[in-house]
Amino acid sequence: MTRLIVVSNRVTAPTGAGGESVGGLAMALAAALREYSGLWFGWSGRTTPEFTGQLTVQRAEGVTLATVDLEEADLQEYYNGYANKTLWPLFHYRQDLTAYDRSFGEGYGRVNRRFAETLAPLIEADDLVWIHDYHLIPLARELRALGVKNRIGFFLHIPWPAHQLMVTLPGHKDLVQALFDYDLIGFQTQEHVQAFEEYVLSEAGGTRLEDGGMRAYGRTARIGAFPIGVDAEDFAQLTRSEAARRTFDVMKAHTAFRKLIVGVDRLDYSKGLEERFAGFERFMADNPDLRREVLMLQIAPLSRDQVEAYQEIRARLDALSGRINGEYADIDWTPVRYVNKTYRRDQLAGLYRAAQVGLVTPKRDGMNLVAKEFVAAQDPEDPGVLILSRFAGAADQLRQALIVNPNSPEDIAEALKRALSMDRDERIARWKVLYDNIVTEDVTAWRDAFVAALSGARETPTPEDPY
Ligand code: GDG
Repeated sequence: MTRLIVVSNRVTAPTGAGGESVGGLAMALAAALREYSGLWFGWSGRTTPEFTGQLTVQRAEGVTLATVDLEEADLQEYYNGYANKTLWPLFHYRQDLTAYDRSFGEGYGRVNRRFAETLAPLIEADDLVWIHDYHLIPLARELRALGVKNRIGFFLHIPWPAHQLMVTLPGHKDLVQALFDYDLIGFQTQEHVQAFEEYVLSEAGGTRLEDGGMRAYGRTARIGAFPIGVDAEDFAQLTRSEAARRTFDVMKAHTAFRKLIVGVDRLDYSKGLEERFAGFERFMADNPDLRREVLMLQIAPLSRDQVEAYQEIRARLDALSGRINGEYADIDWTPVRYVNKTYRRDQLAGLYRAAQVGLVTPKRDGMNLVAKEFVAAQDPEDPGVLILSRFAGAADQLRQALIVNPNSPEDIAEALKRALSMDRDERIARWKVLYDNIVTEDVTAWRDAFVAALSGARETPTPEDPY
């Protein structure tokens, strides 16, 4: 059987329902690898004074995990630097937050080389190699330089930005050229595919091939949209767990049966949390009669907190939630509950189920798995309503959600009003379509589609395409 090697920046041991690992990538990969006798390679999350290249190998739930430590400078220049101060903000349309520093680029190149040198000896002839996300764009090029001829696929979990934005990145040509060392390049949505193709056609003099591939820089790669999903049925089952039921009961008791609006996001400026709070504030200002009947719970575990932009958004949200509560709270009611804690997955399932509204309003998001988890956790007889940003990749599929412009507090306030007053028949009708969609296009379908495309990407090497 072909073995699947998955590579991502971080490797986190798959945990069951009680897991607290935060981040869509970790959740999706754990589910995808379980069925393969797969190998998952990446950073251990630890740093050492100097890079040693020492591998740590362990087995967890049928998956082999191989990790390597990085050194402190790697963490600052590659992870906090190029990945999270340069590529992440730029690809999320935050040119104002995008920092360019020569050391970032050097660190990025160095870590990709180090990953390649440590990984290459583990790769066997028939392995399929699947590399994930913006941290590792040049990894295939580094592996090729070491003689790796296997099929290698790349999946970008975040948006691919519009051409005009991409060209503002110093070194953009080199980055895109590196992508052509993959056999398959996958994006979350057609919009991202189109933005990438437009870049290749106009900046790289590339050409489109009939089979959906592209040729540029003397190489051919297949390109496609592979919208990531959740393990929908499994998540729906989680709502029946002991922990989910307990959380559900606690929530019902503590909200005194008020209507609950819930948001769950890593604390990240791309998630539109400020505008979301402002939207809720607008709703309360516009609807004095409904105000005391609702409560908003925002769970926002801290993330990338060594990066200044994340410290700043945190401070602004602390102030904003405090201000809204100061203005509207009463002795027996606080409108906003804002929590930076991480919860277990089964607890999250209970929370989603207890909510009448799921509020998912990122300013830009590759996909957004919370939107799908919220749908999965609903009671089919009495489902809550999903409010979803048009700029989340998930909006392409989840069209029966109430779609909003996340930059407009007014839009969010109106959608809240509509969601909170929506009759049961309409809620059920919308939810059914959403649920069918997330079950059909679940995480297994995503993995299978990508792996099938990667397997078929290159039947026979040619002299022009030797690997
Ligand atoms: C990237 C892309 C894309 C959150 N808080 C807790 C917790 N979470 C889990 C959620 C969900 C995951 O983290 C977040 O996934 P998202 O998709 O919403 O966002 P990113 O982390 O930005 O993920 C994104 C994704 O990759 C996959 O391709 O969808 O667009 O940005 O699963 O439930 N989990 C637990 N406790 C928490 O407090 N256990």
